[in-house]
Amino acid sequence: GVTGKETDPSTTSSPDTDNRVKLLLVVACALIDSDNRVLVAQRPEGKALAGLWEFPGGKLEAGERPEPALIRELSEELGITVKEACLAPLTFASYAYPDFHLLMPLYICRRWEGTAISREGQALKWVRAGKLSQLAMPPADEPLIPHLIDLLGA
Ligand code: 9L3
Ligand code: MG
Repeated sequence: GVTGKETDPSTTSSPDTDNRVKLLLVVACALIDSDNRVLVAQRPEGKALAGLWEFPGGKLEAGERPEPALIRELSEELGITVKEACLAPLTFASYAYPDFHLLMPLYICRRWEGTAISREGQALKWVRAGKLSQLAMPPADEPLIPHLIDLLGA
């Protein structure tokens, strides 16, 4: 029979089922310009994953809904204003780091106010979806590329 010990989650050892694993909630956005190119930002020196090219975004603050968090991050990092109605979810990134599991919805956005500029020292570039695989990206971001190619073409 099933003993209490076997069903107590505090006694499980698999990292995949251990509900004590830290879940890091991050949101990211593929900004798409009128030429169907996507904005990527290079993580600055001194941050985790420095030098890698990512879809802009960041961590949710405690209790924050994903869309307001993304709107805040896009304002802080790029100086643009995005309306929640202009954010459409596309897919999720999911990646298990040794210390935490990253779960990151990827939104797409084609309409915003202002011009995206680097507000945190990060390099920015607009690239075709088909060229994203030539960039060094965080492991969580790489599996998102085929979804953007499906949407936008290569
Ligand atoms: N991260 C990965 N891909 C992304 C973003 C925005 C973030 N496109 C990872 C890097 C960090 C964590 O999520 O491990 C938190 O991001 P940040 O708050 O350091 O930007
Ligand atoms: Mg960030």
